[in-house]
Amino acid sequence: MSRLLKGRVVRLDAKVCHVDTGDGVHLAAPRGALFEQLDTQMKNPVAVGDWVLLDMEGDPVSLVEVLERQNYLGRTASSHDPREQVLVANVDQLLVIASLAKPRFSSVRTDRILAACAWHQIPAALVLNKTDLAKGDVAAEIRATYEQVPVEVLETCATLEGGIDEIRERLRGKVTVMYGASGVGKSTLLNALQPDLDLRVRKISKYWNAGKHTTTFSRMIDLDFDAQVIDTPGIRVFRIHRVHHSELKGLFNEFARYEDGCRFPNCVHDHEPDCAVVAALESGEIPPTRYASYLELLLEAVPDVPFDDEVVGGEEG
Ligand SMILES: Nc1nc2c(ncn2[C@@H]2O[C@H](COP(=O)(O)OP(=O)(O)O)[C@@H](O)[C@H]2O)c(=O)[nH]1
Ligand SMILES: [Mg+2]
Ligand SMILES: [Zn+2]
Repeated sequence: MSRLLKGRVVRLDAKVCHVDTGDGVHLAAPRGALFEQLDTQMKNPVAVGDWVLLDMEGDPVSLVEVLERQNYLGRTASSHDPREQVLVANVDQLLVIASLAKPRFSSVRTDRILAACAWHQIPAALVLNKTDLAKGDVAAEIRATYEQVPVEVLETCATLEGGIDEIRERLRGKVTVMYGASGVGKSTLLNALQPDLDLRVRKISKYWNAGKHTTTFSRMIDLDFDAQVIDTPGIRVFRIHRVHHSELKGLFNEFARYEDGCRFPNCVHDHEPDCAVVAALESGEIPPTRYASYLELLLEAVPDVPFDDEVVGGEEG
């Protein structure tokens, strides 16, 4: 006999899952069979946000089943590991936290995660933090680029608590992934949203890219205004897992309004003649940063099978 309890994974360490069952957080080891059931394409059987069943009789308590996901966010595990890594599951939205300076805004980093959210159908918005350090009209330019996608853009100054109320309203009643490079101010922002949270904030360092992460694992945090956030460690490169060329262009939403003007219906807006997207780039309607990100992702995407080579069912000859 076993006693099964349903709960939600709120944190993952190397070997142990922290599962909230409503009456407390239990430490559980995923049962070996969960790994056997994985196809060779998938790296991890369970992620933060998963609803799971725990067998409470064992010692240690074991995680015996991962319940069906409403959605998830995954990426290619690393440049050496082609399997898909599920980062979070069952989320309502994702906030891309970026800073306007220190570290400076990265278009390609932003565009990678926005495309991944479009791929996994997770609503996303962009938060531009460190408005106090911004030079000139850099924020306005970024806003113009993303509002035509469209992606909603919010501005904050986490250290002076600017723009915090808008973020709080956006989070209320939802499970939200806070995604952003190390050092952009995610922990500072969370501390400003709920001052008693007291998350560790990284010491100022001029070596933004070499600094150590203070958050080394994903965890779900319950905030006291009916919001749950998932703090993700600074992910260096987000590679969308096995997206085809023909699918990638659909993830850059603002390209779509030009597409009807391309000479070829299967145009990937790269090398083809009479491409309306390239024409829109040249006339300044599509920002060069977005097109550059698209080309970078295109290099990693999977080519479509040419129609002639497709294996067609039925009798032949
Ligand atoms: N000037 C300024 N500094 C900030 C702001 N938000 C965060 N910081 C600083 O940026 C550094 C990194 O912040 P932290 O919250 O640890 O970033 P995380 O790695 O994304 O969690 C810390 O020194 C913060 O004090 C801001 O709005 N303005
Ligand atoms: Mg942090
Ligand atoms: Zn085209």
